[in-house]
Amino acid sequence: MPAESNIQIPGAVSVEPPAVEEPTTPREPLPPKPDQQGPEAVSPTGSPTGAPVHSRAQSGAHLTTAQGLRLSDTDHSLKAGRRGPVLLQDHHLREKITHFDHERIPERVVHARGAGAHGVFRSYGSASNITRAGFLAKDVETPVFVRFSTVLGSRGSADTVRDTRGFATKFYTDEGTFDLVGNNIPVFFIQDGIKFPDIIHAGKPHPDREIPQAQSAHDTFWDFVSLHTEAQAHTMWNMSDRALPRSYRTMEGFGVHTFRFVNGEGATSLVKFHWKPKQGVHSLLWEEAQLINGMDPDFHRRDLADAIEAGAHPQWELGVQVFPDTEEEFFEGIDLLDPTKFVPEELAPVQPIGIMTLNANPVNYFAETEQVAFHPGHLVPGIDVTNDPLLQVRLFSYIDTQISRLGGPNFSQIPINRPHAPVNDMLRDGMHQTAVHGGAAPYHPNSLDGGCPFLAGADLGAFIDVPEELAAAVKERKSPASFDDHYSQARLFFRSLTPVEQDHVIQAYTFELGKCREEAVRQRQLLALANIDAALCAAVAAGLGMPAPQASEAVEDAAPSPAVSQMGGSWPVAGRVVGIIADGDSDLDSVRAARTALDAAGIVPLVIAPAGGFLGGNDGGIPVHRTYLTARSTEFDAVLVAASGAPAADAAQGRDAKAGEPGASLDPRVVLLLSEMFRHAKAIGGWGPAVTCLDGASIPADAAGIALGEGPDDVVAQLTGLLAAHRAWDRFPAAGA
Ligand code: HDE
Repeated sequence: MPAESNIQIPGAVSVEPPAVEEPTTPREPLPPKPDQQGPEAVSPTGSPTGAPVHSRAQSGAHLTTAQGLRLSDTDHSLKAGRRGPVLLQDHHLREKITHFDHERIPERVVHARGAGAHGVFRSYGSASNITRAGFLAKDVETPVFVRFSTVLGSRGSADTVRDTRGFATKFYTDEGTFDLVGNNIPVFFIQDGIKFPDIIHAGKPHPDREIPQAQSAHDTFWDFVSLHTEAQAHTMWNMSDRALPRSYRTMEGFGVHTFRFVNGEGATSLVKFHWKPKQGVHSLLWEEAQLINGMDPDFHRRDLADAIEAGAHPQWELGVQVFPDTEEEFFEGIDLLDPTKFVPEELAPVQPIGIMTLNANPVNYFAETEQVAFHPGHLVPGIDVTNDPLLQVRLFSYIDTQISRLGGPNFSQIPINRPHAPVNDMLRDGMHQTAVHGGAAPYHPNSLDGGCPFLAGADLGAFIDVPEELAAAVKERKSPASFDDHYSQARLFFRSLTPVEQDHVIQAYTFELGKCREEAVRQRQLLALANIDAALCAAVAAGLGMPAPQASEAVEDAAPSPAVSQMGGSWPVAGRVVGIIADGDSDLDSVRAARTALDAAGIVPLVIAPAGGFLGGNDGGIPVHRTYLTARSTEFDAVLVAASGAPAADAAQGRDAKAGEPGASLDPRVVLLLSEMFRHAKAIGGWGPAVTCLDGASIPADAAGIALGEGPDDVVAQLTGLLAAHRAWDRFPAAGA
């Protein structure tokens, strides 16, 4: 068990503590922090260079120009006399400013806001009978880079908006790079890629005022999805807690489309990919998410980086649902080529095939997370695409978008995108070419370069397109009849949720439609809800103060899929954050013991006190991480009370609007914190003065999720148990649909 004084709180800015005085003795650049890792040091054509991973970073102790010329001054431009003008000959000024002017690249059209991490994927080998992919053979370890994202917001938008999340994984395999570019929701808004610009234009801010940012709660979104009703299944997932993940670490991931596995004998199966987080699937509440967007818009980014830095390396098991590759490509009545449909796990269990661990933070956001370029067409032998019309269009879109985003066709040579397999591609020249290709004959066939590069067969690891027989067909702009079912899966999902989760869905529709100005849009969406579930429609209509329409379509009932519910179960707590409210009168030994016990469980213990500094003096005292002024409940998964909550010296409304009226016996910020924790059904524990403090905050000591006890050992044990269930769900008496 670590000594209390050694407990490290994640978020270190630098690898070593900075000095107060400006350092003046030249020294080499500091190394990266221990939790950071850059892209592997391979050449633009995939050869290991043997160079240290960080060899691409700045080098040398002295400031230079981009050409390596040492500089003596970077604080003043070169002027004619002290009062100017600035001279055109100032090559250093011009280089510095010109480069600065070009620091930005176009953000992603969608998924602009994201966070990335490095890791490793280890295969169980359980899929090796159905795919010949080398990285899925038993015990093979493959480096990965993952980027999580929101969809609608701009690069600087907030993390905890109601939205689908991207979950894109780059596997640097020996047979070439495989990208699994999925989402945290298993169905998509549209069936055919030609509708992608429409749904995205509808979801993005209105083109005139460019508002609202990163929201679906506005007229254009609901106008489109209520008219183009194939979007209803995905919209239902978006109105559920799935669209408010607690953390990127607590999200499932889905490949969405059906893919085709091919084994060594050429036999094929249809598969759907799933990522299952070992941390459990957990979400925020809507009020929490809204508060966080203001208090800490980087909440998910910070959470991922902090957890990795703290050694709570998140893990996901990769699994597949496997279906026979039949001519009609259906399973149990579900069209496997329709990306608005998912296959319930009760019908086709998810079979685990490997495990991914994210174990390092990027060294540089721009170089890695911003410049990483995914593409669903980055495939390896053994994994092929299907004719899903959404996937087919994606195969066109991703390279195209990188060309404008990353400034030319050589984006695969950017370090984070370099394959770890040898590249001999006969692609030449272009903007930002960093390879120095040799030879005279970049064409096939040739004799001048000795015939190189040669074509490989399947025996030499080549990708062989599955020879798929196509039925006689008519060229037309039409979808199969099965694509006309727009409501059955929205109903299936809603009816599979627990009453508390259904309440959240009702409230989300009511909120979002309540933000639409146009009555017609609200009416039309209510009509879609009437087709999905009459009780849901009635509850939303009541909230909007509108009549509930009758269903206009007969929709087939499907058996519910309890697997889609997030509630229940017990999950690891590593990487969670617990606040400890303490002050100068607290029993500091108990606070120390609580911190040690929480740290031993992998939990980040943050001390919240009336003022900053140390409790018990600078020498050996307990560091204070948050004050009553800087703390807000949304940062904590649970809180421990080890203080009476007496008002801090700055509990004056003029200083902090949250501080309320003077003369209260409890600091109003403590009351606010506890009452928010309570109404968000988070665990609250405490000992000693906690009883009076909770009483003063009107929190019943016998409510669900309250852990009071004699001292820290017993309370921390209870609290950890409560955290494992994510929330004290019993605090929500479900109103139900
Ligand atoms: Fe994407 N998508 N998408 N998409 N998508 C992009 O590619 C696109 C779709 C997804 O972290 C873009 O490099 C079209 C489905 C993720 O870098 C762009 C269509 C799914 C990411 C693009 C789809 C996704 C993207 C933007 C309909 C879930 C972020 C920049 C045919 C299975 C990857 C870029 C990252 C990114 C186009 C549909 C997931 C514009 C045209 C379905 C996770 O190319």
